[in-house]
Amino acid sequence: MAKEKRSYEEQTSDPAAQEMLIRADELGIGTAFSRADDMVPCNIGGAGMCCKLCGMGPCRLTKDGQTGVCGATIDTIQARNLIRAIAAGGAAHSDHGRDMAFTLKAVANREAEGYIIRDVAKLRTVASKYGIPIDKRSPEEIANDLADLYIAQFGQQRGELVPVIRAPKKRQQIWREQGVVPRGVDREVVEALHRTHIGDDQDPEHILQHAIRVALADGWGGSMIATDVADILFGTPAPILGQANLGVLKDDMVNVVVHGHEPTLSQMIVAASQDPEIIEYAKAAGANGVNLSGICCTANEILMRQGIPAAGNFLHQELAILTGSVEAMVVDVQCIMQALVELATNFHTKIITTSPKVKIKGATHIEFDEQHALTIAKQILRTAIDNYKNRGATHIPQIKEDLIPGFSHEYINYMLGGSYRASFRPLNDAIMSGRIRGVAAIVGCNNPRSKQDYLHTYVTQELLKQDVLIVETGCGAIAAAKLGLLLGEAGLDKVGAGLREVCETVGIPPVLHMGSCVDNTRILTVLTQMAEEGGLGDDIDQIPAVGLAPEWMSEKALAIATYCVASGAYVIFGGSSPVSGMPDRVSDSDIVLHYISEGWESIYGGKLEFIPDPDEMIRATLAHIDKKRASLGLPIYDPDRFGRSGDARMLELESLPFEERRKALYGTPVV
Ligand code: BF8
Repeated sequence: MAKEKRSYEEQTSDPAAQEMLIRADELGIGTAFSRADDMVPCNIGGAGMCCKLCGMGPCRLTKDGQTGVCGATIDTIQARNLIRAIAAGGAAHSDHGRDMAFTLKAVANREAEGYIIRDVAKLRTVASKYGIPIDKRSPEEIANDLADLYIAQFGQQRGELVPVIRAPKKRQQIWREQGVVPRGVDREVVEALHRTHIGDDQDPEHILQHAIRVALADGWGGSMIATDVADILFGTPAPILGQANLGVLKDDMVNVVVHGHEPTLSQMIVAASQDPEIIEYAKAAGANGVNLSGICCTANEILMRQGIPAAGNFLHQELAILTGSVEAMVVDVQCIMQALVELATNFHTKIITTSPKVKIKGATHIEFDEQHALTIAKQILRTAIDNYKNRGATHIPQIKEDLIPGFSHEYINYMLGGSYRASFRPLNDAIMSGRIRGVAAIVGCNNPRSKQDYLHTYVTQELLKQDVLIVETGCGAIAAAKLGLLLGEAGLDKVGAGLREVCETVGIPPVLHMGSCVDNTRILTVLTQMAEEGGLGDDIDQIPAVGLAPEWMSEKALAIATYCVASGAYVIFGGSSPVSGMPDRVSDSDIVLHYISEGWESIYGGKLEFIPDPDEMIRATLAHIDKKRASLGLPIYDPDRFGRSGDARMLELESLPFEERRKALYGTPVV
């Protein structure tokens, strides 16, 4: 039975999205929002109680004590389903990391058209961590060695993944004692599949111990490699002015939207779009040039490095096409809805798949190959420009917001201490004094089962009032951007007094955009540096910090959650739990639910909980932060202790209406 259709305001909190959903209904076109209303989720599968791992089933367990045909219990089935999801998520991130490492190898050997090593300093820093010689060697020689080392991490059979040495010493010790240091990225994923085949590992806790190892192979392996190499090849992000939301699409230009995750092609499309030959070609087609924008994590990659605007997050992919203004949506891997192709048949938009791993029936396939990257990027742009003449009526919501992304951990380190004394000391001091109560990482997806962006932005705003510094990645960061929360001083009147003082002193927004989903490894690095700086314990689990994914939906999100837990973090997910079990059965006997929470906490100091109610999420976050503050012997958080050191300029700015204040701070907004 279909659910009742929600109102537009119930489906999304973003006015641009509401406008496009009205448009979709006018045109009689369905979207993920309406499909979510039409499709009631399966409550047995949703709770992790359906096993379809062999031909004797699928076995749907609906009664306490019931088992599958083979005798598998609900707990075993839930653990198997969970580890398989974590393995798939980790595989997606890590395969992305593998491709980045191969690109680095090709660039080092001058076999990749159009790419250069942009951040030689980061290359040297990363290579030194692993003992790769850097003195008197060319960047290409160093990059070649680093690429070989990184490529080897995927197929390694024994030993330890090398990036693990970047974790706090105490954390490494815990992992070694537990036997969960990943041996090789691929090995851990394969073993997860093996263990969950019919008749293999049947002890839920034993299965979930391996889930930790698979997830660590992602966070301290594949994803970390992806971030390192992206920075080396395309530049380590630093603050830059950008824009977000559908209003970045332009009526008088050829709109090309890049969507997916890997920055290799999108960075080359950025370069190609600025080529005079391509601009001329677009003008000859009657347009004023090519207007590039992004969706999902590809958006984050080019936004934080080049300031290319983000058309939106996950649930905006269909809405961008509904504007009728997109000549081409160029997709690579992950989070690409199959519905795009059918939707695009109502307009002139071409869906162009580019990855050898991803094809969609009905899409145009122009395969990307790093050896001819610039040539292929230009071919894609010419295809889009040729399509401009086919554009019909457009409907672009005139809604967009400025933002300042680009807070890599290197930049945070620099901004806190300057060139000569770059350090996390000021951040640790601010937490120790209580000016900053703690840190929350708010990350992850949109999910059409919940009101788009609402949970992200509500939790963010409420925690800011409580002097919690926020870091964001992925679709969560774009949600905050669309609401103007990544705008530096302009939003500080809504922030706790102590946090506000720190932001004013350092000159940062209270919400720091740290990149795409693979860049959650930047957060691991920040937490490690905070632990190593001193004053907040000597391991990640002692820091007053919490990770939240209020609107999660992907398997990648589960992999991220698990490696954060294994690294010592308390992680809260919104929405529904994939291991919730029977609604009336949450009890001590619910092994998986308890094991990923109290069980993992007793071993790793971090835990994973699913909390659908946003106020309860906030309460749990603050309670955890305060508990960690107390364990460190830090002063009890007092909201009235700080905030009297504001300067006259801020007070003067505060008295101005919002638009005038913004103009005074940023000048004329970029149109
Ligand atoms: O990797 S946050 S919806 S886009 S999975 Fe996908 Fe989720 Fe967005 Fe980036 Ni991450």
